[in-house]
Amino acid sequence: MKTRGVVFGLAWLLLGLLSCANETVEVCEAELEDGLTSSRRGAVVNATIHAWDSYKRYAWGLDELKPVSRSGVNTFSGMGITILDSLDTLYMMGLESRFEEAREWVATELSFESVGIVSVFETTIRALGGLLSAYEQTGDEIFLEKAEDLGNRLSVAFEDSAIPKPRCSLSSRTCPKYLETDESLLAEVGTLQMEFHKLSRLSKDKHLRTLGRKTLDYVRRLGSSMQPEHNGVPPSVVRIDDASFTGDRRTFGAPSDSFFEYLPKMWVLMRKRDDFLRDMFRASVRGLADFLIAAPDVGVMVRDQIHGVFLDRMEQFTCYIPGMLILGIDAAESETERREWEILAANITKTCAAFFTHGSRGLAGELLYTRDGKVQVTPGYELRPESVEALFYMWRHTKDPIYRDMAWQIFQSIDTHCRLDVGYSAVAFVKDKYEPRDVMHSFFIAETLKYLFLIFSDDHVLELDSSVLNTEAHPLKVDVDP
Ligand code: DMJ
Repeated sequence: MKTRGVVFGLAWLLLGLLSCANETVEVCEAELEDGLTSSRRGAVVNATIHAWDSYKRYAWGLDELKPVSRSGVNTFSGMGITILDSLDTLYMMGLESRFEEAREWVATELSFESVGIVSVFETTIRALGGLLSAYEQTGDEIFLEKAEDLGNRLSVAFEDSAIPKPRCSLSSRTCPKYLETDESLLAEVGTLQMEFHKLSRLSKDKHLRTLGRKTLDYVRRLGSSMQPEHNGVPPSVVRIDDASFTGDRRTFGAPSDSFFEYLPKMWVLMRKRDDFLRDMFRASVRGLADFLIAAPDVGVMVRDQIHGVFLDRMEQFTCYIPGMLILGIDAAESETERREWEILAANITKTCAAFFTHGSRGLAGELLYTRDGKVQVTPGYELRPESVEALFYMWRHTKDPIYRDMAWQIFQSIDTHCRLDVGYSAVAFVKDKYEPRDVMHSFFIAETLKYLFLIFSDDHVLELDSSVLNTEAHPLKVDVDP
């Protein structure tokens, strides 16, 4: 596979030199660059076709593909999550016939009536976000209709408690007693407002129109529960009955991550008019400073804190941070602060790329840490998007080709080590050898391949002035009317 890459590069250069014979150096370089970018984009589209066609052949209608077993599995109680999560990627890439078959399935097969207990957060970001984005891109009413049905069913989570219940049944429209817990996670509470805000604005249904405000109020409630000692970064567990914080962990990683990410995203979606969100975001970025530590050679590590002690390790999950800083850059209070955020975003992105360059086989494990002054990455790769997400925002912000080159290297590692005859698989390091984990998460097409495609596309394919990508990379349009 590596040889394939080298041969491809040389052939490309030769072809370029021949066709540039009569042009100025600048024009010739620009043409070569365009050609290289479009061939990289083509490779990403081909990977998407392989992933999608494999899912279609072996797991159609089930939630996710098991690429080794050549079958499917219901990880979301059977709502075809890969289809819902892939709609806008297929559409954006111009894969028309594949998008049409997905649309047909949504129109004729998708029913939430038989879907049992699901995570309210995961279903909101993947299924509701996917349907709403597909509706905004195509104007096809079927997507809004399904989003309304889903939004109504999920809204039972918002009844009779200060904070949403984390797991509910879509079929019985209840959050069963035996599942009721007293606690929820920061990301589960604070990653609903973009999707429900959008649904409220698009729907004519009276009940649905109230939900945007309701989900945003949860975030305000969390803001009001914060204590000065949290310094903008509260513990990751929230009590459902009174929205107070509990637990001994403060982190920008997994149980909290998209709570921070949605502060600037929601602010931008609402045309930067909500000062409460802006101020919470600013406070969290200022609090982030405590969590940073220089990592030798590779940039800056984002640590987490347990029992008041910082652990010198960084989760790959935290690689949404550079995008969050770039997207929310207008919330900086001064030119100096703006510049600081830009530098921080660039430094964290370096570490995010290092997850791959320092990871074994060029793949990113879940954790990066230092041992004897050397950077180490845990082995394995879950097909996660966060590092390429960082590269995407940095590319858009700086137009420095280094970000495209890093993204291409990452794509090649994934294509070399995760691609199977059927689909792509997460890989684990078991008993001294690499093994496919037999899972192709729905976020691989929704996010990883979409961000890679966007990195190698012109900006007009997705303008960041008029759309905000939710945490599952589903673009939602910025509010237009006052
Ligand atoms: C995705 O489902 C979303 O990005 C979520 O916010 C957290 N991480 C996974 C992918 O790693």
